[in-house]
Amino acid sequence: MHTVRKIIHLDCDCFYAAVEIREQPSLAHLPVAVGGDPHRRGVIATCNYPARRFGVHSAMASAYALKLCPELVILPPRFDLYRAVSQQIMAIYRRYTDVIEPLSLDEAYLDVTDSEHYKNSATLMAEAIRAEVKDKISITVSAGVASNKFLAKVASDWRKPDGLFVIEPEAVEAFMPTLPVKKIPGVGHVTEQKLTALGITTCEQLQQLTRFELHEHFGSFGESLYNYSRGIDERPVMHTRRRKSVSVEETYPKDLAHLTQWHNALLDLCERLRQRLQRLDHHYVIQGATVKVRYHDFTIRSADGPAGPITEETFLPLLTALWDRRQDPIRLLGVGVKLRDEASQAQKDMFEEEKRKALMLRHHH
Ligand code: DCP
Ligand code: MG
Repeated sequence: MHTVRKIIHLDCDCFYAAVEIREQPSLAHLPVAVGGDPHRRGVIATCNYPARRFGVHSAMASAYALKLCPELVILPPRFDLYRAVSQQIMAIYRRYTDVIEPLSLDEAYLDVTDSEHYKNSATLMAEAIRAEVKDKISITVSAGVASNKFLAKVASDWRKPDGLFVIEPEAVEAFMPTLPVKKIPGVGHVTEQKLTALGITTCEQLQQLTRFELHEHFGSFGESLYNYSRGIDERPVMHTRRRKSVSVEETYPKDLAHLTQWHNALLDLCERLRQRLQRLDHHYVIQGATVKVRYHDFTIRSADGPAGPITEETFLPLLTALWDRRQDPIRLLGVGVKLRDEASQAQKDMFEEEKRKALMLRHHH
């Protein structure tokens, strides 16, 4: 059975502008943008909220932004600085889980389903992360907490800036119909116009369309729209730091003295390992199996064997081999698998998009 996942989407507020304002706090109350030269057909990368109140936004021509807001301070982008700040922020995220997928310099998904922090409360983790980034990096981050990537991303946008929004699994059914279609990530201007032409502005209306109709109008994105309008999204969080192994282990309050007790504990650990592996993306291939024990005197022994299904057939021979070597009580038992990563090309460089933007902007200087 699938466990309900716990996903956090984190998105820094006005990221490039926030970094610049951090470097120069006297700018905070002025309308500030980061972007290309207005005299050379430059465009706005982003701007702070005072500037947004004038209607300035990302991808707008800098010259037009100045027409809307003559006092606008337009700063040239400093990508190396943003990258350095991004790395510091991601390092904070990484302390809560290693299942982390950065989408850009200022955005990441975290899967904290297996994280032990804050008694596994994703909401408390999200608040702690936001507080820590604000405290240590002086950047505000908005967070969304939900059971999948789509809902978590929608949620992080809901209370922007400097906000947190949680969509509990029980709340999804009531929440989805009210969601405007333009809030669906991936629905840009063109798709929104098409939907409006069909008389559709909310997910409640979107839910009325069949898979077939959606496919007819939107091609392969139609399938996503069908699922998203119902709050469904099975996409796993893709680690960028690829794993070489996955394991689960448990320290027992009372030592396990006999092979039958070892065996019983093994069954439980296999189930937990199976659930973990289900949440990995599909680019991983299992290469080998491992069992580890820690005896009452704290010495550790492990045994490795060939890959197999995540059941006792694979792990029991290894456990029995350890028992045959030393028949003593153990305080800890662990099971794991070695992984081979087949992602290679499929894995996109997280900086690819930023590099493209950087080139576009420099082109205008
Ligand atoms: N960016 C860009 N060009 C765009 C959109 C974004 O160069 N068309 C850059 C600047 C942003 C950063 O990427 O600071 C992150 O993009 P976001 O869409 O998350 O926008 P912001 O973080 O700036 O604002 P928000 O508070 O809405 O997240
Ligand atoms: Mg952002």
